[in-house]
Amino acid sequence: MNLDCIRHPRLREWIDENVAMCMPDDVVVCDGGHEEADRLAERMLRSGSFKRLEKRPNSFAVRSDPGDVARVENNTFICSRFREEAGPTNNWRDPQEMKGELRQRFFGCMRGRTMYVIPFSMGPVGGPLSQIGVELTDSVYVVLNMRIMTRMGEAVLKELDRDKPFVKCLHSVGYPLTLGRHELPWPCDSNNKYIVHFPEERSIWSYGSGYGGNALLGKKCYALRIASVMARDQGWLAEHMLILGITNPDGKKKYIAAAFPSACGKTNLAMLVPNLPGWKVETVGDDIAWLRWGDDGRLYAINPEYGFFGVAPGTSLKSNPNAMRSTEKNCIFTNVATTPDGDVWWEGIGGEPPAGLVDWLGEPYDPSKGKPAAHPNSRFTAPASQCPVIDQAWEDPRGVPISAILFGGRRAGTVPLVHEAMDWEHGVFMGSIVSSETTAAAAGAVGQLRRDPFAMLPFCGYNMGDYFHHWLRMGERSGVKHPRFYYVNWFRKGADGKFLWPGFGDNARVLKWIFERCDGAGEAVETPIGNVPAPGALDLDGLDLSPEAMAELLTVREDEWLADVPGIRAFFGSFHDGFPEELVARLDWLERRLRHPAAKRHRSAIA
Ligand code: SAT
Ligand code: MN
Repeated sequence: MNLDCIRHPRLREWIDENVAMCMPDDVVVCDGGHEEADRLAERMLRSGSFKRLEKRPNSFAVRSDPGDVARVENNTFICSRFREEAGPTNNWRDPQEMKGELRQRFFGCMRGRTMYVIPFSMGPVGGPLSQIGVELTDSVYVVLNMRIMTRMGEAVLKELDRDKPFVKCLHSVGYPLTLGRHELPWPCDSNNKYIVHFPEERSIWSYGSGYGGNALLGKKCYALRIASVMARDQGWLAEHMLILGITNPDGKKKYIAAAFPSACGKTNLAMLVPNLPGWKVETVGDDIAWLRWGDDGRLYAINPEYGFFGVAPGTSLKSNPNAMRSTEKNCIFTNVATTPDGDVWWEGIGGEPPAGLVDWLGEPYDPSKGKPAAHPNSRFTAPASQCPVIDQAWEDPRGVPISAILFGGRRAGTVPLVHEAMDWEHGVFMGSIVSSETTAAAAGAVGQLRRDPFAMLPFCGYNMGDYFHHWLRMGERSGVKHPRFYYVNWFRKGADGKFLWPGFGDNARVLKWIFERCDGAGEAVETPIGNVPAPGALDLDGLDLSPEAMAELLTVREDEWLADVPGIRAFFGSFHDGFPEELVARLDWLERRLRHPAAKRHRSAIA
């Protein structure tokens, strides 16, 4: 479609300005239909970017530039008016200064290319919790991925005709096809990446990268960084959380939301096949949740996305059969290895690497080099509707009612398998002290422990001190029914350096205890950090786990936790004066309990 189909005056104006700046040869408005997608995929095949996967209908493999393989946190900026508003955990730049710098980058950056206009909805089109965005991009890869990850095209244009507000998302790979330059399989400007957010004007400018969250602007940039600011202003929550439904053998169902850092198993938990007879888990979302109090006082969540952008390595029919089945057709695979018969392969998919494997760099795979065949952050983009256990309510525009909120991360020590918060405020404190070992989802060292509160460290679009405030205030609404809060750790290791807990389908055992706790049943014992399952309260039927390993998994060692306290205190102290006092008081409370674990404890002791 051409620009005549755009009737929203401010949208048309914004497109015109960007056409003048970026100077594309052509502008195309995406309708989101099949024919358009087929045409674009055909173009990618002809240019050699895409490789058709004979084994998976309508699916393609693509290799990125080796310098463009993950999110780039160092090049991610929150350009609020004042530094203070971005807070100590974000890179801040003055908005005017940054715009000046960006204009130079964007000037003529789309020469020789087509600018695609992608109208998209985060959440079901027209839903009360949904929001609209428009991405302008010169990347066909982005168009095809956005078509899987968001609801995009004509239906959203109709919404825009009603003069709805929209988030402005400008993206360029930063590789104009000027004289003498030829097209590359993965154009980018890998030495000059900018992922920039202007929260006050609700806009995003992304330059130089074509990969994942850097370029699919509906995801981290909009649905988390910009949406977290909208949520603060409007009284809701935009969170880095999966949403799942869990049904017990009596047919009773509850919904759970869970925040884990990138590449810590959100997709696996969201699609889990319980190792407990009669229990069932269904998927609402695997990465992002938007939450609001409903009229009945319960907390309702929608998944604003339409697909999964999941980590490929480690995904197998054993570890996550539902993810594997979601990727049988209509998918895009980025930076995986490919087999000679037209399929994909990655480490942990099961079995030995087949003969003739081509690695993610396009080279014949040579195991003697000791390098993986698939990049550790290789991904599948799959339509959520293809998930065999997609929840019947996953597209309910009102969302699903949340009974429990989980936090977690990768911690080799200290943190037990599961512990429960006493109340909302304690839950917010738990979220604020989450720490995790870093993964390949972001550029940089892997395996380093860092504080990652609410798994939102790279995704909070404003001062995290204010973010904690916002969470505390949300819980103070009158007449609301608080969900319960839990902190889980599937990754605790024994003295031999091996994981103690089998994880995957056995995580259902922990979900079962949480389910029972939400019903007022399920035995617990109090520890200085919160409640852990009482001996015998976790259903371990059929699990081959030594009593020693189980005991270790639930052990809370005061000295280990006390060793964490100074780091938490320093982290809290890095915020400005407005840091919520309640959380500092909670830390004092925790420290006191850890120092005097046997002392009689009263809730009032923190008052
Ligand atoms: O930000 S991405 O969507 O590329 C991946 C992630 O961090 O989960
Ligand atoms: Mn994520």
